[in-house]
Order: sequence, then C-alpha cells, then structure tokens
Amino acid sequence: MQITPQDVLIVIDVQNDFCPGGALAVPGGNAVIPAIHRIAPLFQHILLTQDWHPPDHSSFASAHPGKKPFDTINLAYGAQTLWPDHCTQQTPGAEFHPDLRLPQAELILRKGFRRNIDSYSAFFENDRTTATGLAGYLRERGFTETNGTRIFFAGLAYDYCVGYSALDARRVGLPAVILRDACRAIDLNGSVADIEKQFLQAGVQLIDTADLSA
Ligand code: VGL
Ligand code: ZN
Repeated sequence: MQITPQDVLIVIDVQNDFCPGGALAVPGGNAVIPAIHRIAPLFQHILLTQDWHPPDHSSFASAHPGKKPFDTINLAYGAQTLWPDHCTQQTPGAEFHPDLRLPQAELILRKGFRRNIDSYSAFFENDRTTATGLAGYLRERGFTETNGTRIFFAGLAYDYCVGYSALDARRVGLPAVILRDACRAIDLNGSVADIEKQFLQAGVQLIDTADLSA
C-alpha cells in the first residue's frame, strides 16, 4: 500500500505506563516503537495521543471502594472497565516512552482528562458522544476522505485505544487502517476477538508495516 501526502499516521498512547514496568503494562508494549520508527518517514503527517487522567479518575479501581482493577462497573454512560491507576497527569507514567522519537509530530492530543468519563478513542469519549475535537481538527486541516486521506493507526493498546479510535474514524467518515504489527493488545476477556468483529463490520482495515511503501 502506497502512502500519499494526504495520509495521516496517529500514534496512540506510547506511554511509560503501557510499556513493561508501567502501571498498566501491555505485553511487549515497547516493541511497537521500532516498528513505528520504521514507517514514520513514509508519512508527512503524524499525530500523537496521550492518555492523561486526573488522580481521582473514575476509570481507576482506586476511586471505587471495594473494586479491583479489571472489574467492570456501571457509570452514567454504561459499562466501564476499571484499571490500575495509570497515566496520571504530570507523573512519569504518563510521559511518552523515552525511546519514542517523533519530533515531527504535528499534534499531541490528550484525552481522558475529564474525571467522570474515560476516553479510549481519540475521537469520542466513552459516552460515545463527547468529542475530543480531533474530528474537527482533521476536517479543518483538509484531511477528509474526499481529499484522499486515510488514517493509519499504531500504538497501544490494540484492543482498546487503538481499536476504539479506528472505529470512530470510520464513524466520522474516514478510511481507517491499523498497522497490526505496530500495535500490542491487552486482551482482557476476549477483547481482541470482540474488537476484530467490529473492525469487520465497520470496514477497519488491518495490515502489516511491511505492506507499506513510499
Ligand atoms: C488504554 C485502558 C485504559 C489504552 C487507556 O491506551 O488502550 N487502555 N486507558
Ligand atoms: Zn486510561
């Protein structure tokens, strides 16, 4: 697949807490970094996202007495998985992994900063309606399907923030392609199989970084 000047790469949540040794470590999470560095030079536009929670965030099990990480609870907008405290604003765990070097990135989009709503997707928070502003940003910059834009995704985690972001890209009318080997999954209670079923329905494409060319 040939990359064009209108294509955009979004690198999702390559932060210390999602890498080995972090609070919500994704198995092999740091392995996405060399894969991302390999393909980054093909793209004229790269955006980064950063999971960015306040210390008492409602997705933290610690905010719900009696609950444990990976339990599910009901919040105003529906079911929410509870996580260990992670990516707390202004802590080392929230910083990008120190090996990640993408100084050419044009935007760092922070998400999950509202105490009462989690945000897996870079486009919409977990109530599926509160916008992060990313759809408007892309549209105002002329990154539309009509103009030939496709959004490519890499990073962490495949079955949460990467997956929800790709599904929402489709929701706002953008072609979405996940670079599968530049992602790693949490795989909690069948989450990989669940999200891949949704990828099929929504038309999210899965490819490997080796399939990309200049
Ligand atoms: C993520 C769980 C909680 C992710 C973020 O980046 O995939 N997963 N917060
Ligand atoms: Zn989070």
